[in-house]
Amino acid sequence: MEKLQNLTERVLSYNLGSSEIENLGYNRILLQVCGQAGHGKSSFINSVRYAVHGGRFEATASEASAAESYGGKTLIRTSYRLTEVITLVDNRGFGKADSYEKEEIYTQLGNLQPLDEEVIWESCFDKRMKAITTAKLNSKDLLLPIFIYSAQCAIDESTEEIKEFLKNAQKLTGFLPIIILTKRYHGDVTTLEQHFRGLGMEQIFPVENYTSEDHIKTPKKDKIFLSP
Ligand SMILES: Nc1nc2c(ncn2[C@@H]2O[C@H](COP(=O)(O)OP(=O)(O)OP(=O)(O)O)[C@@H](O)[C@H]2O)c(=O)[nH]1
Ligand SMILES: [Mg+2]
Repeated sequence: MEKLQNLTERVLSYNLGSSEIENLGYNRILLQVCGQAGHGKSSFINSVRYAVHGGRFEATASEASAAESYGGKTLIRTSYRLTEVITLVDNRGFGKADSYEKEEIYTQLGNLQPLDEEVIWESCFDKRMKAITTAKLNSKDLLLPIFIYSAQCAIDESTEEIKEFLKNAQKLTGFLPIIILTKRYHGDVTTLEQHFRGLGMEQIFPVENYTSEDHIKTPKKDKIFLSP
């Protein structure tokens, strides 16, 4: 396995200048962190930043308390610059996913929603169209979808919804979503991995996020966050 220091350096020095991505006209990679409310999106972002930059653990991307997990804690679509080239985007989590909400999910994913502003599920069509057309489509961003799913939740009635989301995410960005299974020691990761493989996903990473309660840094854990 690659040494931790090498991995860190590789992430930090990742440069578009020498890659074909820049030739395609991109100047930034947006890691689009998506998923249902309370599954650990913000915690995943905090973990990646902690693994890459070290220092004191800070839950900068705000974690939902267990009680508010399903209410949706992150309301603003916030961006976190990881390196010169890579930015993590904490998208608003979805809950009931009715058709209005679905549109918002995809406008976030397609980067048609402004960054660092509150994501409002607009119910009026005109207002939605206005928001979309005034948000400048930043075509210089390469979008990479990351789907967060908690191992604590069995795949149940939301299966179809997730399947549809993953397919659309691929269509919208051109990339197969990377699956992150959070709370890996709190559920049946093996069954979930099989499930996501069955949906055609190739990169699936079970993780135990660093959280405010548990953030003892270990090389093994760091490596997991640097690998995807
Ligand atoms: N044990 C454990 N707890 C986790 C893990 N990931 C997240 N949590 C906890 O789960 C709760 C929800 O995590 P968040 O990161 O806030 O989830 P989110 O997807 O950003 O939630 P919204 O912003 O509401 O959509 C918090 O209390 C976290 O501390 C994990 O891998 N292991
Ligand atoms: Mg959040």
